[in-house]
Amino acid sequence: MPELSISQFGVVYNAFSFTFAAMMATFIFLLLSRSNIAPQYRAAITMSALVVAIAGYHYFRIFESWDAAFVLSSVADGGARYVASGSLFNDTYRYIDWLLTVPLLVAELIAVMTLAPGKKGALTFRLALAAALMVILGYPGEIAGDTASRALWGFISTIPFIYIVYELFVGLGPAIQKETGEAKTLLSNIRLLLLGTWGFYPIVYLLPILVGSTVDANTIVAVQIGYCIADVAAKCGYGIMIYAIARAKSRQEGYDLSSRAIAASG
Ligand SMILES: *C/C=C(C)/C=C/C=C(C)/C=C/C1=C(C)CCCC1(C)C
Repeated sequence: MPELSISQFGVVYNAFSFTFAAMMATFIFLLLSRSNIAPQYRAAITMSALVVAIAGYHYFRIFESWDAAFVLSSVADGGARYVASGSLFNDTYRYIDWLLTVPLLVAELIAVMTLAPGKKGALTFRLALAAALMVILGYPGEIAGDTASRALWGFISTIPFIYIVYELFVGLGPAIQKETGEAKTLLSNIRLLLLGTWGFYPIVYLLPILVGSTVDANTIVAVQIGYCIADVAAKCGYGIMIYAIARAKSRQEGYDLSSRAIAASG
């Protein structure tokens, strides 16, 4: 780990703290709103809630690990810098988190769509497997000490990534065309959100390759912040959009909240 300035250390520290808060808040929102959704779409909300719970836990651990990996030390000019404490910054938390949450994210999308029951299981399986492969193949590159290995594993990991994008845009196209009303619009949009947010991860991953160093302080800071931003959008933003789709479909299929409220109060 390189030396960091007070602000370089602090901006990552605060980004982890913010991301943890966003995951927890989304978790509470999803749990409290689950009963607004028709029973057939509740599994999707449960999966969204699991994603942010798993990510929240891992962010808490990443936050602690970052804090433990550096100590404040005074330097010759009278200022202070954060230097490596000797304990390891554990980046593996992030990849274990992705390994669990990325398959769930594709599964929740399939769960709010209307597909033939036999098709749903097979498609979820293929997409979840590709998502897990993408994460597993990216990991050796993320922890590699040289940019050549990083580039190689990144390239291999992009193959399942392209397959996922292909399935979402080509494979799921006809099913989305068959949806109606608000749900159709939201489903077309969530695919774009997924592409935009998932596409952001490989760009962040590329930064050390572009800079030509895996130990440059600014690049390490940028990678951590980039992944935080991507995770908030791809887990919290996406989870809330899954909720909006499930809500729209519940309404379109006659699951009427207002009459339930009247029945309950009368
Ligand atoms: C909640 C976490 C999510 C949605 C993580 C998504 C991660 C990716 C889409 C990562 C993709 C990668 C590549 C396509 C190539 C380089 C290595 C990765 C793993 C960063």
